[in-house]
Amino acid sequence: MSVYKHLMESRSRYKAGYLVLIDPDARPLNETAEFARIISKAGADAILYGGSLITDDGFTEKLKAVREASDIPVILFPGSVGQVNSHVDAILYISVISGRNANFLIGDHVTSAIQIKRSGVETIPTGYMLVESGKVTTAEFISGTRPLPAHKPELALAHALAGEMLGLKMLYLEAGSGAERPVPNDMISIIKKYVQIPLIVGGGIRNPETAREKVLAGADFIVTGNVLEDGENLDLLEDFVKTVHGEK
Ligand code: 1GP
Repeated sequence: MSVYKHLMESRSRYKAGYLVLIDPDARPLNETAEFARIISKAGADAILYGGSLITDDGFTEKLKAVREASDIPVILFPGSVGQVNSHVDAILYISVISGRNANFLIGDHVTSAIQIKRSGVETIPTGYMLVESGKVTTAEFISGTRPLPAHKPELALAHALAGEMLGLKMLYLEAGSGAERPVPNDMISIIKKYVQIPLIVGGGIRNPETAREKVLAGADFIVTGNVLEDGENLDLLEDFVKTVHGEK
């Protein structure tokens, strides 16, 4: 089964799907693998792997270990073209449609297209929409793009509709890793109302209650990253799974 199909099945089985982002820099190799095992056992639907800025040279080694340790799909979430890698089940093939940086819209895709085609890895075309969240995030800085204003849901809707009309298969509404404020509920709701493709929501979600709010607003998938990087918060993992999956 394709990873996209697996995600769509999770989406129809539960209230929303739950994805955990592993930051390749956050832990040493053996702990990264153990973290992946825990995420997989807890019932998350997939692991995202990648980041806006990578400083550790064990990127691929850790990726292989993550894949080996987990029973769920591992999806590359590339912060840059240098992270494109064949040791994954799929690539979140993101185009930063909230921005006007040609490299992040199409340029890097061209650079890596032949390599990806040769590897045979599944691509999931995803419109990535950065939303202003209180402070400059790494994603904003590295992408060199202006995020969408948080108080302009209709502007976000226009971008989401354009992404859907272009044939993208998913949208990722992103406040940015470690965001002070997650994506506002009214923005999620208006997009959900008019756009049919699934909506991933992430950035700054630090507790199951906030995740629940985003699901109620219309998120099809919730992503958490930072909150579980702190070992003391690992207890929250099962709560996140239960809350996001909910009762259908
Ligand atoms: C970042 O949306 C993800 O791309 C996760 O964000 O680390 O803030 O949970 P956090």
